[in-house]
Amino acid sequence: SQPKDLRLPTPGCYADPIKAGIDADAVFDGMTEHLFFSLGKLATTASLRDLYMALSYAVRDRLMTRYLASQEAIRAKPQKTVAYLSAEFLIGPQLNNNLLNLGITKEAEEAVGRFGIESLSHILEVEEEPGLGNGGLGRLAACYMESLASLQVPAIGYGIRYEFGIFNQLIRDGWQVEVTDKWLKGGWPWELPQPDESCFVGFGGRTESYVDEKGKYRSRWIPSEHAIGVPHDIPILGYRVNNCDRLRLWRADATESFDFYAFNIGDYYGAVEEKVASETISKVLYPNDGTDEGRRLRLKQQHFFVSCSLQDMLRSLEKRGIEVEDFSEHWTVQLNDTHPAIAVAELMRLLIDHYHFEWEKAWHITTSSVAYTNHTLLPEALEKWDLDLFSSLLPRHLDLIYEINKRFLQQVRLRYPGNDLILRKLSIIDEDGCKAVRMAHLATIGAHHVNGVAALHSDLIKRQLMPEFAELWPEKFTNITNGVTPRRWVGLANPELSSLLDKEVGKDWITNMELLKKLEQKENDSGFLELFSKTKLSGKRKLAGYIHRQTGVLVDPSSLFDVQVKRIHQYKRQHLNALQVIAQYLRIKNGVDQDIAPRTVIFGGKAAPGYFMAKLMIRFINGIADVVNADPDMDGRLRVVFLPDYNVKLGEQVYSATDLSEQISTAGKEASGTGNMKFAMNGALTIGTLDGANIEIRDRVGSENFFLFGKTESEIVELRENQYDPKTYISNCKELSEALRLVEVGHFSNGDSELFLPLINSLTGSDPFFVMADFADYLRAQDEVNKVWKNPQKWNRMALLNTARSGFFSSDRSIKEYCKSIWKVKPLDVEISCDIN
Ligand code: NTF
Repeated sequence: SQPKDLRLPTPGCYADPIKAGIDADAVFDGMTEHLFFSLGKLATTASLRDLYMALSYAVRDRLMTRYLASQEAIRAKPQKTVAYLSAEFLIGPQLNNNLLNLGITKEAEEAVGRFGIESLSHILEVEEEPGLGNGGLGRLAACYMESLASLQVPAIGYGIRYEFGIFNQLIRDGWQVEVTDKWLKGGWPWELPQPDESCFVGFGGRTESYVDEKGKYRSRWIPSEHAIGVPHDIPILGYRVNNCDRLRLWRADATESFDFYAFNIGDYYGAVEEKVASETISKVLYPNDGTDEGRRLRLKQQHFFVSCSLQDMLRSLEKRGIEVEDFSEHWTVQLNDTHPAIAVAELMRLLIDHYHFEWEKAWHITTSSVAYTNHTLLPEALEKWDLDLFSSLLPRHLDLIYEINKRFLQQVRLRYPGNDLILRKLSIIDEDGCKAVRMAHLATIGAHHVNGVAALHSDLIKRQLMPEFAELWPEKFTNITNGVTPRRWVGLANPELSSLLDKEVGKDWITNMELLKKLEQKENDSGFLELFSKTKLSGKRKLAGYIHRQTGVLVDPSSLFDVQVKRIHQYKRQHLNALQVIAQYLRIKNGVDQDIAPRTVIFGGKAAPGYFMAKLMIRFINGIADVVNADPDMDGRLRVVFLPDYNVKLGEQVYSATDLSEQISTAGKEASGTGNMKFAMNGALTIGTLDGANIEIRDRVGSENFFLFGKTESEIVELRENQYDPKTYISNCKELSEALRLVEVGHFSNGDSELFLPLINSLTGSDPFFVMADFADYLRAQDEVNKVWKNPQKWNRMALLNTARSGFFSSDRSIKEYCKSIWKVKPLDVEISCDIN
C-alpha cells in the first residue's frame, strides 16, 4: 500500500491527511513545514514575522478542505448564491478570526509556545490589516460576509484589491499626516491569486451599429483601452461550520505589459506606459467617506470591478451548464451603496450585446437579480457623474442608460400625465445645471428592492430622499437594520467577557445572541455584576497600556472611559464632545463642581485628506488634550486622548475597554452607525441622539439604560425651516459661551487666536449641524452620566442590560432578514467526505 503521506486526495475527498490535522501537534508540524519549505527558514533563526507567516499558512491549509468542499457543494447541488458587490471590504486581521472560527485557538497557542513564543498575541500583533475600506460601509460588508458563511449561505463578496488601502494616520504637532498604507509589502498570506480566471474590461472608445448574421441590427462597443482583472480570493470561513465562502478581489493588470515597439525605438517610458495606466485602476482606495469624489479614475474603478464580477458570474453559469436565461435563479446581486450601481447597465450590456437577449428579457433578468442598499442621505455623498465624463469612459453604457430612462419615464408619464416636474425629479439624468447621471436613480430603477440600514433611515429614504420613487413603487422600499458579527466584536475583541458569557449562558450565545437575554436574571446579583465589571476593568488596563505606549499619556483605568471612535466628520460632531470637555475643564478650573468623577475622554478616527474642517477638528482635540493633560489641576480628574490611526485592530481593543459610548450625530444624519452596536454588546452605556440605529438600541436596551439628549429629526427640520440662529443658543448657555470664548482667545492653541477661527465661525455662523442647539442638553445628559457613574452597582446593572439586550444587533439577524425578504436564498450544507479530524 501507498505510504500515508503520499496519498492523493481522491474525488469527493478534499482532505489531505497531512495538512488537515487540527491538534497542536499538527499545527506545530504545519508551521515547521512552512518555515522550511515556504519561507526558507529554520525554526532557530525564524523571526516573529516568519512565525506569523508560518502559522498563517498552516491555518490557511486547514481552511482549504472546507473552501474547496464549499465550492464543490454548490456545483453538485446548484442553488442561489449571494454576490455582494462592494467597493470596500474592511475585513481586519484574519489569523485570529480564522483560529476562532476553526476552533483551534488553544492548539495554536500551544504550537507557538513550542517555538518559544510566550503568547499567541505576540504573533497576532505582527499581522498587517488590509485597510480596503473607509469606515462603516466597508466594515459592514466584512461583518456580512462572516455572517453569511456562519449561516452556511453560499456567497461571494466581489470588490477591488487595492494595492494601497486607507492611509495610515500619524499625528504631528496635533495635525493628521497621511502615510501610504503598504499592506502587501511583506507578502499577505490570506489571498489566493487565480490568474486563470482573469477577465477583460474595456474603457472609452465608441459604439457602432452592425448587422448580425441573422440580419438583425445590433450595437456594439469598441473600447479604446483595456485592462485585465486578476482575481485574488480570500477564504471566509464560517464559525464552526464547513462552509467557507470567498471574497474575490480584482487586481488590474495591463493587457500587454511591455510595448516592444516603443522600447525598440528608444521610448523607455512609453514602453511601460500602458502597464502603468492599467495598474493605476486598482492602485489606491479613495479615502473619502461620505463624500462623492467625482473623478474619472473612481468611475473606472467601479466599472472595472463590476464588469469583472458580472462576467465571472456569467462564466460560472456556463461552466456548470446552466442557461444564462436562469441567471436570477443562481445569482442575487446586492449593490452596497451606489458604488457598484453601474452593474445595472453592465449586466444589460452583457446580456444584450454578448448573449443577444431581447431588451425585455434582459431587463427582466437584471431587475430580478439586482437589489440596492442605500447607506447615506447626505447630498454630498450621492454619486453623480458628469455626462461628458461618463460618455467618454462608458459610451455604450450611456446609450443603455438613455434607453432604460426612456422606457422608465414612459411609465411615469402614464402614471402622472402632464406632470413634468415629477419627470425631472425621477429621471436618471439630472438636467439641473451640469448634466449628470444619478447613480442612486439608476440603482433604484434597476433593483427589485431598495433598503435603508436602520428604521429611521429607511423611513427618511421614503419621506425625504426619494418620495416620488417610494410613491411609485411602495413595495420596493424596505428596511434592514445593520448588525455586527459577535465573533469578531465580542469573541475576539473581548475574550474575558466571552468566557464569562460561556459560563453563564452557555457557549451558544456566539451564534445565537438572543440567549444573552438570560443575563437579565442577574441584574441584581451583585456578585455577578462585580465579575462583569472586572472584565471591563481588564480591557481598560490593556487599553491604558496601549495609550501610554502610543501617546505617552498616562490614564487611570479606574476612571470613566468615555469614547468616540469613528470617522471625523462634522455631522458626527466630535466638536460637540470637545466643547463639552472644555466646559468640564472650566468647571474644575473654577472649582465650581468638585463632584466630577474622574474621566478619560478618548477620540479616534481618520479625516478625509481633503476635508479641511475635519482635519481642523483633529487639531482642535489635540490642542485641548495638550492643555488639559499638562495641567496639574486636572490630575486624577480629566484626561483627553487622541488615539492615532484608528482601524479594525485598534477597534478590537477599544470596544471592550469603554464605559461610555458617544453616538452624538445630528438627528437625521447618521444612516445607522455600527460602532454604537459594538459598544452596547460589550456593555458600554450610550450617550446619544435619536439618530440612526441609536433609536433601536435605546428601544431594545430600555430607555432607562441609555443617556438620551438632543433635538429629534423633526425638530431639526423645524429649526432649519425657521431661520435657525445658533447665537440665541450661545447667549442662553453661559458654559457654552465661556467655552467658545476660551477657544477664541487661543487658550488651546498657544495664544494663536486664528487657528480655530474657521471652526468657531462655522459654529457661531450657520452651524450646519446644530451643535449649538444641542449643547445644553448634551451637558445635562453628561451630568446624568456623572451621577450614575458614582453608583457603580447601578452603572454595572445598566451595562449588563445593554449586553443582555443587544442580541438583535448581531449581523446574523440582519443577514437572515436579507436572505428571507430580499435574496430568497437558503443555507447549504457542506459535507466533507473524508474524516479529517
Ligand atoms: C455609512 N455610509 C453610514 O454613514 C453609517 O451610518 C452606516 O452605519 C454605514 O454606512 C453602514 O451602513 C457610508 O459610508 C456612505 F458611503 F454611504 F456614505
